[in-house]
Amino acid sequence: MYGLVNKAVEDLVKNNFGEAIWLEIKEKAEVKENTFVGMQSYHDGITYRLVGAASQVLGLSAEQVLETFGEYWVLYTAQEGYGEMLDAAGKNLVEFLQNLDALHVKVGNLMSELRPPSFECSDITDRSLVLHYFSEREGLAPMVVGLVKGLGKKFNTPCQVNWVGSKKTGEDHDIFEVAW
Ligand code: 1DX
Repeated sequence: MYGLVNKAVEDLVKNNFGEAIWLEIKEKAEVKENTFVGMQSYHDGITYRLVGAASQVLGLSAEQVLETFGEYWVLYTAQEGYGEMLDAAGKNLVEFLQNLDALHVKVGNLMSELRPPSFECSDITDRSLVLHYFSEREGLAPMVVGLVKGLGKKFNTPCQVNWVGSKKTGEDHDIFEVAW
């Protein structure tokens, strides 16, 4: 994944737990990089190892780490130069979720190694929708819960997100009920 993701993990850990804990996590993850470059592509293993090590060091489940990270990503990217791009992607939660694929096309036009997930909305009512998440990466569904909650906060539409479908339930992708 692009370094921006690893930088967001670093920023989240440093802001909430301090430099020493970050160094401990980086050590446990066997990450040799001293700094990450946002627009450089890194092996996914680096990100997965950071999540695993953060889970061990902080005593949180990997799912908790991923969800917390997802929520943080919305804030972090807004503050790291992508605020206008996010604002252009929608004026409310539903619009934004419907425009996520278009947003990833824009980023992907500049960043050729982007491997974006895909999202589809169905069953839209005035207080809920069903979100379909398609990804080539494994195990990141808990991050989507945090991403959508973070978007809810951004749009002053705090929401509940329930993970209701996955390979375990016989689906070929992950499915979430989003309600506000
Ligand atoms: F609900 O792969 C709200 O590297 C959501 O399944 C979901 O393949 C917001 F620095 C710049 C750059 C770079 C901007 F220039 C990314 F390179 C992208 C900023 C999206 C904001 C996807 C990150 C693929 C890296 C992926 C989880 C899980 C999507 C992370 C969240 C808005 C973004 O993001 C999976 C990669 C951006 C950029 C957003 C993503 C890659 C999302 C969301 N994804 C790189």
